[in-house]
Amino acid sequence: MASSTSQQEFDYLFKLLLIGDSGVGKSTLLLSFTSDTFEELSPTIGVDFKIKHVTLGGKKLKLAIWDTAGQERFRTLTSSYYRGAQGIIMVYDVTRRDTFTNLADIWAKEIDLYSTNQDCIKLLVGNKVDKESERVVSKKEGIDFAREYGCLFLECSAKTRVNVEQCFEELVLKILDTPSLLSEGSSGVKKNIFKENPPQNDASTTGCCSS
Ligand SMILES: Nc1nc2c(ncn2[C@@H]2O[C@H](COP(=O)(O)OP(=O)(O)OP(=O)(O)O)[C@@H](O)[C@H]2O)c(=O)[nH]1
Ligand SMILES: [Mg+2]
Repeated sequence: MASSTSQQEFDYLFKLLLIGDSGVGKSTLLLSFTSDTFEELSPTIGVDFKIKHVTLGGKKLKLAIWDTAGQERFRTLTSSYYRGAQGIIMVYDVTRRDTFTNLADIWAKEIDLYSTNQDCIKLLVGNKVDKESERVVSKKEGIDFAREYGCLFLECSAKTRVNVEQCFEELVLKILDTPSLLSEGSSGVKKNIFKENPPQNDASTTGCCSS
């Protein structure tokens, strides 16, 4: 995947979202993808965000990747970040069974509740395959889950970088292959993802006190 960090025109802007239990390695995976480095990170507070420009499938793409906190106390906050995402990466830790069972119990339900793109591409990622001796979730279980929930599937290691690029590449190629995700809201340089809707004319924004 060719990439560059300079701000330049792009064919499409894609919003991607990382979700999954705390400690599965979402932030490490994102850092590995955007900076080619491995660092010991603290648990995410709320949400974090990184931009990466890539050229893939002959298109210049701007990826806005939102990294949510897995801790339950942030759940209300993070739920609002599903809106408009073209791709969602569900991460679990192949050495922790609870992070896998929570995919069905929590994360797939969150997607159903909060995702606004019906055709949004989902990718299931089993992380930490460098700890093969501690593995408790088999690859087949991952494949079966992904099949049942209609997700792409990969195993990777954010630490050794095995399959890290492939995760984002597969997801993005599938988005590029889905016409409904390429239409509204994702194309052109004019779009500004930081631009919020103008505030509503309600009492809190209009001020008061004409005498
Ligand atoms: N061995 C190994 N350790 C990893 C890997 N990925 C992440 N870790 C470690 O797992 C721990 C948690 O990683 P984070 O990236 O902070 O996890 P997170 O999913 O972002 O957690 P929250 O922000 O709390 O939701 C850290 O100690 C990482 O160094 C991996 O592929 N292999
Ligand atoms: Mg994190």
